[in-house]
Amino acid sequence: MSENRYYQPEIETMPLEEMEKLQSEKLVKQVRHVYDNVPFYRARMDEKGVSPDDIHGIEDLHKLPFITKSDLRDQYPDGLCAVPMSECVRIHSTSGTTGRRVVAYYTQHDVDLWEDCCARAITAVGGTKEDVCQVAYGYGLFTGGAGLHGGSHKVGSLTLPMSSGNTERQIQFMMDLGSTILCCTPSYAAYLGEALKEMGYKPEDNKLKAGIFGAEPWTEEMRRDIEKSLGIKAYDIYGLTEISGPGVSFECSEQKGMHVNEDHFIPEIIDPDTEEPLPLGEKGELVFTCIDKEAFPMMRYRTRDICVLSREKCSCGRTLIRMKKPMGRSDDMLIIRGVNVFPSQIETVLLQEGYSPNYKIEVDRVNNNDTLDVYVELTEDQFSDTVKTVTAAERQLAGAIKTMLGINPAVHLVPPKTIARSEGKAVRVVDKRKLHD
Ligand code: DLL
Repeated sequence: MSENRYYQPEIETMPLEEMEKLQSEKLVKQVRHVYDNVPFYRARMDEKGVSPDDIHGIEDLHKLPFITKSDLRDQYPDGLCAVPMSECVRIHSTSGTTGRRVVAYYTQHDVDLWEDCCARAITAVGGTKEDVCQVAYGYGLFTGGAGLHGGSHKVGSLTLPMSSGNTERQIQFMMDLGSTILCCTPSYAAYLGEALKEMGYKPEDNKLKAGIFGAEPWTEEMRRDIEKSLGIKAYDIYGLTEISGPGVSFECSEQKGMHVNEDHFIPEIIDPDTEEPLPLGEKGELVFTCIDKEAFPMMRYRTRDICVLSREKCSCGRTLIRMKKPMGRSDDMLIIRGVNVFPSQIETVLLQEGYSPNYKIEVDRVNNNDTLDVYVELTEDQFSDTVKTVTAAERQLAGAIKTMLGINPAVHLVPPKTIARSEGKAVRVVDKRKLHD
């Protein structure tokens, strides 16, 4: 571990009592800010009979209403923005959703605090200004590239803004410029490991020491594989666009769960059915409240990620609460090649394109790459025995799905009545990947 173990020690090692006091002060101000500036929040709180005067500290958090992804879609694009547009300096957006994607707004203050969170994550894996940080998360609307890029700048590392893809160039820069920290999705890290091997490199040939991998579920087994193939320590990082992006929580040297940056985001675990908060240590849906944001402060946002929180003492010295790796979702969202995909989006395209609602989605991981196969049943009228016609129709439908999701599926048009009917809830998605331990 390098000398500067913490980026902001006064926060990262703050005693619990002080942290709760800080959270309480910030929460009170944040609630007042959203109530005064966002008609949607005001209406929701009025409906629940709770006013900013009822919120005196974190003990009153449970009185606030929840926000869901569908609320965000209904308020598209800027219904939840709490400052005038002239104060905003940036937007980001969730990957691969329909016309009504979630758009998150940031003021300069919001960007700064987010980048601090990413700087904490980089410092926690031993990053310093001596490091060369290769950012191979996508740049653009996705928060991965921008977040780690900003964090790397704050730490003072030499930042390589590679974005994702172009594997040969990634490897060339990694070797020629001596990258020491790699930031990308775990599946891309695994792929880079394989590509290096294929090019004849051994794990010790590169200068990498650590990787910061997140944005999708990955297992301990995958961690070990990546660590072996790249000759590094692989660390997890979690976040979501709605709350800011990567760095909502991050792993430290202990590699046992991710410390939540709770001076900015208060986590809760609730029962997804009853919406009741659950005691520490119990498994349920993760909910976040932003307490330090200007433009897009989510209050009790239901992430749909299933998770466990722990206050167990950590050997790294951080006192920030830890969350386990998310263990699945309480909705049907899939993350395919880093893109958030809802099966209903695929169904929408099928119906728009005149196909039947009899379909099956198969997701798998082959050579560390996610595959998406969509099987669609033709009606008797559509059924054609010319291979040429079917191939052209498959290509066209794949194009329409790509436009909706941003990722390329393999489409298979199959004869009528060949997709098994279900007697209960239709099982439309088969996910063959082993994403959770
Ligand atoms: O994935 C932000 C991010 C970028 C995180 C880079 C880490 C690294 P979204 O595209 O909005 O944002 O997707 C958020 O991805 O609710 C989780 O379901 C999932 N997710 C994110 N990180 C992890 C992780 C970014 N480490 C959604 N493990 C979240 C498992 C993760 N799932």
